[in-house]
Amino acid sequence: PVAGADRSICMRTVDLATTVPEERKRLLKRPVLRSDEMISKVKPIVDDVRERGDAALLRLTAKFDKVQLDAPVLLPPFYPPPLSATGKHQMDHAVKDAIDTAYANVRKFHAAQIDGKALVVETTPGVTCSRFARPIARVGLYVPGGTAVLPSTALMLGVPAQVAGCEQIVIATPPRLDGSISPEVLYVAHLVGAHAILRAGGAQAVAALAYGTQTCPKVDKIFGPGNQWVTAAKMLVQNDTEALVSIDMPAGPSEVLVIADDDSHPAFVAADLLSQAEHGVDSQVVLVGAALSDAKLAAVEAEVDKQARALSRVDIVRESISRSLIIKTQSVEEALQFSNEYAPEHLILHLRDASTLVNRVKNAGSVFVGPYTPESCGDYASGTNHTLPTNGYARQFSGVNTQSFQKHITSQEITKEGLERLGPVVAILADCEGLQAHANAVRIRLGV
Ligand code: HSO
Ligand code: ZN
Repeated sequence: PVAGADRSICMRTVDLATTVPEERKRLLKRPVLRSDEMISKVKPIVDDVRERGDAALLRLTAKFDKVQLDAPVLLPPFYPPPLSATGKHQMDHAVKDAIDTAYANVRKFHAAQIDGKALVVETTPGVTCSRFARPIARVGLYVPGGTAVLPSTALMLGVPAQVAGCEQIVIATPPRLDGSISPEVLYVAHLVGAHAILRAGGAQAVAALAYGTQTCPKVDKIFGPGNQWVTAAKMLVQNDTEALVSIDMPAGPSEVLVIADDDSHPAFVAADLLSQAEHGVDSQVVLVGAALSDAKLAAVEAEVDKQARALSRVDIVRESISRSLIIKTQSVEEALQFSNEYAPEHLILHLRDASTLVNRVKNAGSVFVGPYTPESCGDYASGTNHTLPTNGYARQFSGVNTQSFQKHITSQEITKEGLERLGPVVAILADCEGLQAHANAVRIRLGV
């Protein structure tokens, strides 16, 4: 038996009514991302790939992923993958059908988000301003490997790239020990029309996407979650004017905040907390009780312990749950206020009349409303995206969406009459800034 296996799997409880402001501030904090330190660690890796391209990539993949590849990039067709005697390269039919359904729902929701219509406004007679969207041409999608295979992440990044009309979609993901990529990820790559798969992970994959190598195309924007190495490398390359690349958002460990009242089902609440806790030992799991009775709270805690013990990832869950929190509040009002301050990646409302409370949510990546809406549905198949802001960034960032793969261009057209009206205003402002050539560009046309 594992050490500590008989200790109960439980969360720390805090009562907001008796919490001093200093401590409340601490409750809102996530584990510190030591970004400076990480950036200096990834810099040599990034430089190596920038300078030596594929040779560095192959060497680093041998070192970190323990695979000696002969070439890092795979080109289409990605599916069907070669059959193997072990079945390791085959995909279950039920899995294929499930991916198809998830793809259809995610595609439906993301196709509806396309900004396909130009905005045209006549601000003054004869002065027409407009704005229209264009796809970002080349995008890199990072799909993590590690403790779980994540075809769902390939789907969540690949579908909006596809519907936005990106010309080149490169998926980067660490290879398995035999150098292969899981058939599920290959299948998603095929569905979303990816143009290349880079078999690499970590900072080296991010560098290859940012600068390009002999075989890996350079991209304009890099998307996707990853560990601290991936995040630090994304932050580093986005600041390099040579790379000229942007990123979706800074990512931290995954989070859920569940608000529950006395109407909630303890087993459902516990299951939702655990589905987040199993992601990693650093997963952030918070239960906010909205005037939750002691009996109900005890029932939730008992369910957490019972359900956790039956999970295959119990060791991960034991650690993440031991660091997670139960916050007691007096009312739904107070609970929502705490949640808005915390700005969780996922917010689950296990509340009476949950749907009427959604308009009170100010900060959250994605909201799950009512007892029959587990976060898992959004993680995989309902249609919303699962690449969401963590670490409190839900205050200013949106989750990945179709418009993350587009940029907007503005345009204007002014008639002669329009310029007669607007020109004098511009000339005065240009004179005021002492920029005579600007004023001249107007006066020369107006002949004044
Ligand atoms: N909850 C994760 C996404 C995910 N869940 C992938 C399962 N697979 C971060 O939002
Ligand atoms: Zn998840």
